[in-house]
Amino acid sequence: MRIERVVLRRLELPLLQPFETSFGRSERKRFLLVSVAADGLWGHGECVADDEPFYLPETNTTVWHVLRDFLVPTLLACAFSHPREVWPALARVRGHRMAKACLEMAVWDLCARRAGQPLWQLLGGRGGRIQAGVSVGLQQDDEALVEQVAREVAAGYRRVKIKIKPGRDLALVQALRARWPELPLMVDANSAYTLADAEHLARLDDYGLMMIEQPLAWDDILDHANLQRRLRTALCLDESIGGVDDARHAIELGACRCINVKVGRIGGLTSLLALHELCIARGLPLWCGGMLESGVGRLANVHAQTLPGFTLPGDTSASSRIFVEDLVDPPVIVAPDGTIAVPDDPGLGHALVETRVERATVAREEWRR
Ligand code: OSB
Ligand code: MG
Repeated sequence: MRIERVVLRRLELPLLQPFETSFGRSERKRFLLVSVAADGLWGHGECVADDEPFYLPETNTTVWHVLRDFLVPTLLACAFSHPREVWPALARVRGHRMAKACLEMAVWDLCARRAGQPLWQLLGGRGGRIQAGVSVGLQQDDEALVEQVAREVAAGYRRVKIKIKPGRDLALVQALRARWPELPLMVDANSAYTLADAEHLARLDDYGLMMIEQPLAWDDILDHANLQRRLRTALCLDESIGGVDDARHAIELGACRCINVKVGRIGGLTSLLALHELCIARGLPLWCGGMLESGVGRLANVHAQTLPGFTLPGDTSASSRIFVEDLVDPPVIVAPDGTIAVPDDPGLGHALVETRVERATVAREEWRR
């Protein structure tokens, strides 16, 4: 098959509440949506980059540039029979995994639609339901955080992750544990600490956390290995894992006992399948992270989590926690038992509402073969 058209859009959606992490605060979701067409069918992929390089180096501007000048021309020139052939075809471009991921995701969606299969089936997953967890941003004070967590627990989420940073860590965790001694709870630092904080971080060992996510530098593996030896709590890597090779290095060095997989961070679904296979072989549990995606990226995360290695609840929460109105209909819904239904319709499985996409679009460019 050959891709005939590619449409790239830049969108803006208001967030219901600002989302704050150790690296910043965002009030709007600004992202790119790529659509690919062949034989009268479309597939869609969402990019996880932001306007600013505060989480990882790529930005919406670098993604647009790399898609326009390198990845889209390569895709339009290539013929393939399965979406797994796209990732190697793009290999000449080094890095730029967020750019590759959204384009490749659109091809997987298109191929699944063409085959009349839900995406999970093309990936080798299963239908049914997945477990939902939730990521709660930094709040104004500890009381506001406890109230927010109370709402998430009442909504049924099976695991709660909170954001921490220096000065906003031990007391927060202590307050949550006092109220919920048994809640599956974890923390994410988004690289806000250094190895000099090892003793301080070891004090988190007293609170029975499932894991501590990415305490040290975004591109580090070795210092995390050193830190893991000084903690009882498992470390989980997010930013440091760009793909299967980073994961192999991290596992061999003992830098983590768990990996947060984000389709958009590691270069797409073919990369995800390789990482998934490695983690199963090495006995590491996986869970699926999120980047406050709209329904397109959110549904890709839902399908990915039907693979057998995803044994822990991830960060996929309901669309209605994040957006006034999602781009897909129906939106992603979390049932009171803390599960999400995996769509059975072809591709991502929920319809993209054109009028909502048009309303949110601030820039658009199109290429043809
Ligand atoms: O580190 O997992 C992260 C959001 C934006 C950037 C990085 C992260 C996050 C989240 C939110 O934790 C997860 C979500 O609800 O999509
Ligand atoms: Mg994280």
